[in-house]
Amino acid sequence: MRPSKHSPFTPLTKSRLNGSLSSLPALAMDADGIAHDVRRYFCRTLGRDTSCNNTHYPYTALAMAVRDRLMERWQNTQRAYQETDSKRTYYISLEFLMGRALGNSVLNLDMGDAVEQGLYELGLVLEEIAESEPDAGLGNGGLGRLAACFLDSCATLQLPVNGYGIRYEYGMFRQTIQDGHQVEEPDHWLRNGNPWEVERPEFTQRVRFGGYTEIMPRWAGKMDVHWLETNDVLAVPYDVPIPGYKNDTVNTLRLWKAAATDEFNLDEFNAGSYTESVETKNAAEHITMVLYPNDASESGKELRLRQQYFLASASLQDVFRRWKLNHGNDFSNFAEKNCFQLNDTHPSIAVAELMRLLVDHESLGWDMAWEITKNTMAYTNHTLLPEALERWPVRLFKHLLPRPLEIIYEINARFLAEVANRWPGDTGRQQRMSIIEEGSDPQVRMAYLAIAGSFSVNGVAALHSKLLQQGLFHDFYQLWPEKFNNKTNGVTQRRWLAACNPPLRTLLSSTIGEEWIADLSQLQKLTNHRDDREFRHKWILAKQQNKERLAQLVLRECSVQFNIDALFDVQVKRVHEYKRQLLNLLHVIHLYARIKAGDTTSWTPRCVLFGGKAAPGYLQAKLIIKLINNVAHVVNNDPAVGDLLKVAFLPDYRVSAMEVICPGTDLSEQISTAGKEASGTGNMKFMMNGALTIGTLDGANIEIREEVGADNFFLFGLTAEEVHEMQERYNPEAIIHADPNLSRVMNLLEKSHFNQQEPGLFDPIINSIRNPHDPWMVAADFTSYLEAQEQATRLYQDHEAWVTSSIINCASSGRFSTDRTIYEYNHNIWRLKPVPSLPL
Ligand code: N85
Repeated sequence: MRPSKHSPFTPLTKSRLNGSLSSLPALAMDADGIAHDVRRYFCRTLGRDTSCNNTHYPYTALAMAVRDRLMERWQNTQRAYQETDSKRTYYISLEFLMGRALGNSVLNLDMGDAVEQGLYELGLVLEEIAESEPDAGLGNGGLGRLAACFLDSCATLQLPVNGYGIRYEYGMFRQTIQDGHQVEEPDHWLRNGNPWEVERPEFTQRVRFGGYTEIMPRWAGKMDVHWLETNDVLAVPYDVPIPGYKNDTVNTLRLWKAAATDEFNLDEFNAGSYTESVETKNAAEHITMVLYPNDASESGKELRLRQQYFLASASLQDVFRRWKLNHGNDFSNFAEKNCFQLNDTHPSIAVAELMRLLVDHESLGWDMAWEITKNTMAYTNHTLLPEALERWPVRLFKHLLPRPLEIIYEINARFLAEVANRWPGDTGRQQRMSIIEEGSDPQVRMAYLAIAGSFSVNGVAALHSKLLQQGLFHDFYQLWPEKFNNKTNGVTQRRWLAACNPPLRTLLSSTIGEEWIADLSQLQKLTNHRDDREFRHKWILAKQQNKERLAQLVLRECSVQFNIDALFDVQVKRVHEYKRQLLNLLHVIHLYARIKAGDTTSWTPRCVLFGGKAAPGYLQAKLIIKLINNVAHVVNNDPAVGDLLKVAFLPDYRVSAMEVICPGTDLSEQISTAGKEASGTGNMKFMMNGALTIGTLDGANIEIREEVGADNFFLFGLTAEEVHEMQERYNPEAIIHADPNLSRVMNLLEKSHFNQQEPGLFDPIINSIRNPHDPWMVAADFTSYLEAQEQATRLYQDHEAWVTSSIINCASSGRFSTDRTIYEYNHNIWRLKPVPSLPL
């Protein structure tokens, strides 16, 4: 914030507040100390007594007690970073899908036993009061959750990495199911306060929008560009602590909230336009109001571009503020000390913004500024789907961000000169590669801006990175092969095994020790125990307990009774045609048709669970949800089906639901059309918890199959190459005709068996399956999918063999820890040195 005579933020360097902090005694980590603090917060700070009849206040009191313990370590970590003046990385992302913080903090601070014991003294149960915490749902799906797992691993590896994101007032919408349809409700997750954030108004930044630019002479013939008459918005930071696992490191996720420049616009107020001045305030604060709920298509909305620039500009200015404290105006080694990892193109306007700050504000020459920028930025791509590639109309840019647009033009002119130099006369290539796509409505191609402005471009699984190089970004790969690399995704085993699966955690730790929690490759040791009868028995018991818990969730939320002896077959993820929930559903309909035909000898009972949100404007995906619910209704209410088959759609799939789902799953559905799913990360969570995968050769499935071996993975379907090759001569009619099982399924759909009251409702789905231009080729893989499902069924009946495979899946999941992923990002891209926290 600009210092003003009214600013309350005068430095306290002369006070004894700072100095006395280090001499404060460390807070007690034992049960009594925690119980004492919880009671004090509950009674004295929150002002509640025993008449309080909900778990919100006990939850908040515990969260505050845990937060105090985070705070001590947080300050020590930040001081260690400051004192060593270490290189830092900033993970910039429009999405951080954090989920709940309490259980994760308790685990990482190693307070589990003490907290449980302390709560016991107070007559409380951790698992129960933890349910009061709303998920921080500041993301859509895989990309946002990956960012959250990355932060956990960075802190665990003691790397100086900060997250920068947006503090959306409303996170991912809440999904309810009404009459089988998805209904969206606002997620006002901050309504009851958020004990996991610290507001830091003293580091407020100012972000400019609109206005126009003017060239003015500076000196010696040099020109300055001034960006004038802008409409400014303040960015107020809220810091969220990110604890590492048992290492006293606490990193920072800084989330920006938009605020109007003047709380009370006195000029307008005095002029009598009070309400107008409040309207301005409203418009400014709209920027961080809501997360855009599209996970695989750009919205094209002006407000979204505002969000992107707001995040990029506030974050870069914040880094500059800190840089200047230590280095003054000397930016010569800025690139050696700072790295920005861009989570997809969403924050890629940062390339232009960094140039603007260096050239316009710090008066660096273009060449030096560009050298710094392209040695500081690194870009991760998360999708090959063309509809997700961001392009912004030049006219929108001109209106909203005139100065950044000029800079993009200059970047493009110099870039195209480089292309022309490399391929003289190849104008087609220049047009293809231009950051500005020409046409009647010219567009800025954000991915190309990101590639041109970065020293590293990575995909998120081996196949995905290969396809980027050979396909989508081939021209760029030819120009700069050295920029391109792969970083296969992972998930954090702290949340996705240790915290979410207590029965298995206990078994693993008593069998191979606890090291796996910080070094997942240790799980390989389980293979030595896979024939041990007692171990196998406990393995089965753990899975049964987890299935019981999942069955309770399904009963509570869907009123469907899952029998835990059945095969639990699960597909949870965003609903999108390329992920092919429809293919799974065709298999369900096939099983139903078999039952109705009496074809049930040596049957394996199955419980099929679906969950996931559709983007509110994605009608086909919403229709698939409706069809799943209609099929579930028919199947679950047919007495002829009974326990042989159950189907449920779990509403409001989110991080905390997955924490119950993945431990209780037997069979993990990863069935995208090959070449379309960049990586997938749910696949890794299931595997880690001992589920077997049925899947295509897509994304990280390929690497999962390599790790577990072909015998422990149910493979089916066309390869990415075959999909590509077949597209031209795809003939679903012939496929349906040739497969009696598929014909029977189509027949049920076409005679409106699942929509007898609403004939024609599902025609768009039927038509998509029969369409020779169906890009997802659902019919093409049906026969092969059925065979793989039958293999799964047979193996489940040979239960000993299934258990062995389940153990092997868990034992082989070591590679899919984000600790490994982050090690690779750091080794090849960031090159940070670990910095231990200062002792307490
Ligand atoms: N991608 C993903 O989750 N993408 C988004 O959430 C997203 C795209 C997008 C476009 C996933 C415009 C506006 C907002 C948006 C891939 O599909 C997975 O395969 N949000 C992959 O595992 C995951 O990213 C992590 O890499």
